[in-house]
Amino acid sequence: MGMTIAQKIISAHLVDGEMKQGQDIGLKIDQTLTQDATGTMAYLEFEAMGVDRVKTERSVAYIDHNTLQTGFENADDHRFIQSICKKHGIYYSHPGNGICHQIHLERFSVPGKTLIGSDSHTPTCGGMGMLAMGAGGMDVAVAMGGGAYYIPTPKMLRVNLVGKLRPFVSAKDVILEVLRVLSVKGGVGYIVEYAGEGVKTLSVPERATITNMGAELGASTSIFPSDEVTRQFLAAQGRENDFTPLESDPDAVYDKEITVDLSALEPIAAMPHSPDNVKKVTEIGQIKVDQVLIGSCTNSSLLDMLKVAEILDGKTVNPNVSVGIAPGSKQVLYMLSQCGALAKLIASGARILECACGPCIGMGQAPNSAGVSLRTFNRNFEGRSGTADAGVFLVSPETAAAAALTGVLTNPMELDADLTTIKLPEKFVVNDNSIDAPAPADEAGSVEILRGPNIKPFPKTEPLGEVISAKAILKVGDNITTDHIMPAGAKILPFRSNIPYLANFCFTRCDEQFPENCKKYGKGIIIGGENYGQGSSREHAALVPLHLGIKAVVAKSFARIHVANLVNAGIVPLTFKNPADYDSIDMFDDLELPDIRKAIESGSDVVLVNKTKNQTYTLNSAVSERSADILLSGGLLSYTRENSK
Ligand code: MIC
Ligand code: SF4
Repeated sequence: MGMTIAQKIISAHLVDGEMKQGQDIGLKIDQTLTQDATGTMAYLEFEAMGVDRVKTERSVAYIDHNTLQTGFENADDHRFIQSICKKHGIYYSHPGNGICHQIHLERFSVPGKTLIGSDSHTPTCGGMGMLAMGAGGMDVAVAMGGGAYYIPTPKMLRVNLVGKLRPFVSAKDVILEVLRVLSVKGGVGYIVEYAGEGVKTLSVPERATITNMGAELGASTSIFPSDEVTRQFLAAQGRENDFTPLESDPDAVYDKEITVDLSALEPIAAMPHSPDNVKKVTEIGQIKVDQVLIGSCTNSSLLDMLKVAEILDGKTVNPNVSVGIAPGSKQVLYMLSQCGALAKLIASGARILECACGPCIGMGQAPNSAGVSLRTFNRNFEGRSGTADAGVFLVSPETAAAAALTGVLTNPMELDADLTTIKLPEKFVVNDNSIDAPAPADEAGSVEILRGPNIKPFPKTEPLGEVISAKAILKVGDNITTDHIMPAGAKILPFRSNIPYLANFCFTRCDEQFPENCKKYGKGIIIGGENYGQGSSREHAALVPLHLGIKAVVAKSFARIHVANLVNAGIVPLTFKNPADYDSIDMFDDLELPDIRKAIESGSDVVLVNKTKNQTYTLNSAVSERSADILLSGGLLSYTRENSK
């Protein structure tokens, strides 16, 4: 039987297990990336494993999230990561060099290779034909140490692209359309592969916009073929030698297929507060816009910025709109300045922001109260912008630029600019002087690790006990995001290396008393709905609850990366056999999992006793054999230590 692109890469990297539905597979990882907000923990974990040099072909640490530096914390963390990189064989990308995914696509992505990153948008490099997946920091640490990365054998979903996009309709509209069809849960368990005639009409950065936001589908990753367009992009980056062609076999089998007609698409927007709350711009109508932000790892490529510059050329942004533009990398910013496009952006009155995540993760640019913000980003979860009652819409760069001029949501197809001449350059300007190579192995011993006072040790875990008895300390609904569990933003993000401090903010968007209640009772069980833990890869959404004494999460279903993070932290994830049992549990009910260790050990059903209601429910342990062993050891670090003896 023929294979899909992903199956080909998987079989070339398979080191454990068999590609069979319901089984976990272990993959050899060629490349890793980290960003600073998850990186400090990942490197502390890597240090704890006691490996001298990374065993990957390429590992890169980027500084792009915590660049605001309102206190010493961020700069200290940057120095810590820089010194770790030097010592352990990791490339270090300085703050200001840009967003991890954009730079990795430009400078390091290689078709056919595997990449995991401690950031959920790592699938961006799927636009280059890489098998690129978001993971928790501990999994990245293990991969840097040469260990396999485990995922459940994915199902395959094929998106057939037919036709060609019309001017002012772009890659962002394609992925928003896919989100409309599939929803934020539609990709769970799947790798999404793009195929069909339409593929060759899309450039690598456009493909990367689409695979980037595949994260919002809940998919394990998304991938495009590697073809002539890929070769040209690599050649333009001076990396033609990295090219390998890659396509699926004609008789490859997919579990699901959908078709998107590119020619029929119109500009689309995701309305507050979910990336799948999608409508055509013309259907939403001309709502008044207060803020327009263009950038983030979804839409900050040179191509995106050139289109925006063309639309704003010779015009002035609407006086009632605050317009901010953050190019994705130093290469993009430099080339914009060289060709005069930056001057057009500046002349229009837009605010030029640093090449970094910035407002996408709530680091500045919070909208006015009850404001409407149009963003080219990938997430519009409530409160993520920093303003609790703001309404964030996700749109393409073309739609964002149109509203920047008119002050209202506008169909960019009505504009008079000509975008047909905008193309990627034949040669990008390559200057990697903001990326430090690590010290040679024979000098690494003398490199000193620079640790600031912001870096606190991570929480201790214990082997799983025979019984868990605790209160239902929190009950939440469906689609709880990691932004609910462990918010980010300018006030909190600088403390990503300080779990005890972060604990004060855990779940406060759902229940202000949550940290206090955890301290009062010392332990707890969380009750969740469908798709619990969607969104970010941040392992803090597991490590902080662990610090607060959370022993288990019982939900209707879990998001892939988060469930792995819970297991890695030694918190037991369980699902209801009968989802209706969710309704019978109230907050502060006394719960007991009487034989939890035995059930996890044997893979049998788990019994949950609700002592307050005098009821018993049946739960699935929902973990593979390997995950069960990790839970029994009390988390991935203890498991790795035990198994490397
Ligand atoms: C995000 O977009 O939410 C982040 C910040 O990039 C996260 C990582 C983090 O929480 O540090 C992600 O997507 O994984
Ligand atoms: Fe950064 Fe936003 Fe991309 Fe996350 S989604 S990596 S915060 S730009």
